[in-house]
Amino acid sequence: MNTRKNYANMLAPEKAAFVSAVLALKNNVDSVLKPGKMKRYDDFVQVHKNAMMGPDMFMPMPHGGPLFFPWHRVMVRQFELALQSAANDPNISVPYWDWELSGANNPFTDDFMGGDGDAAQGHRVVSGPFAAAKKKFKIRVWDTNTGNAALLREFGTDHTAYLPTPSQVASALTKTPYSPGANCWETTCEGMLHNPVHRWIGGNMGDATSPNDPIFFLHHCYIDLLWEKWRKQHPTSAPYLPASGTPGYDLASVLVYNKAGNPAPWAGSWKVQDTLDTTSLGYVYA
Ligand SMILES: [Cu+2]
Repeated sequence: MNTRKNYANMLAPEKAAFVSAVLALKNNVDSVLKPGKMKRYDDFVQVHKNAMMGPDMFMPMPHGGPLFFPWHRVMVRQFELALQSAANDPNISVPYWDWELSGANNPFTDDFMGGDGDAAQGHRVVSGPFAAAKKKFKIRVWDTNTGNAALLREFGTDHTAYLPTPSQVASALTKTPYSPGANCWETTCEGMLHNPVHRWIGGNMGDATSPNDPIFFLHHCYIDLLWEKWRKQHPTSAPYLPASGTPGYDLASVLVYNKAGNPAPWAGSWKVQDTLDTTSLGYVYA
């Protein structure tokens, strides 16, 4: 069982092990989806792109609806397992970032995620392990056919974007039911907490290919934890809806990660109902 924790509580060796596992997945492990053309890390970028756009787009869509939490839960767990095998270390786990930037809560440091992009260099990230100059983190999948090989960030240049405050998070957690409707938990969390963070970081994080930025996984790990918190806070609300009667979207539906006829990004398949308990997927939150 893996225990996921707040990035701020990671020890220096744990941070270093996480970064080196990400770099191993990015450089040392071949792709399953496009072997020889990209690396295993890039498969996760490609899957997320295919969930939103492009010639390999699949249905149903795991954004803008109830599948958002279960679909990303399996994706982040598969990324965690891929890191473990790339690093040959079963104790690697994905930490979460709670959208705080102060002190130890700031993940954008030279020893971890690296900093903001440099506007004078086309918003390339110029510090930390993923900076282009280090030549260890090449971007290979874009929303368009080609793009910048450097990781890009533009903190806060989208003035409609924001990092949610603890009180915004607490307010979202009061929303019921799980789904549907403009004021339900799923719509509120995805639209008011999750989306603005993607846009606030900007650069690659603003695209369908957002997993290009490793912060994607820390962001989605926190979203995943918030689903857990919401479930525990509302023991009499269904943890997921619709329960039945909506093929593709209800509890009995199989989560989709590839278009029919295209290779699957990983072995195994999960119904929505298989994702409601994190321990059955092999992890818990500290
Ligand atoms: Cu997503």
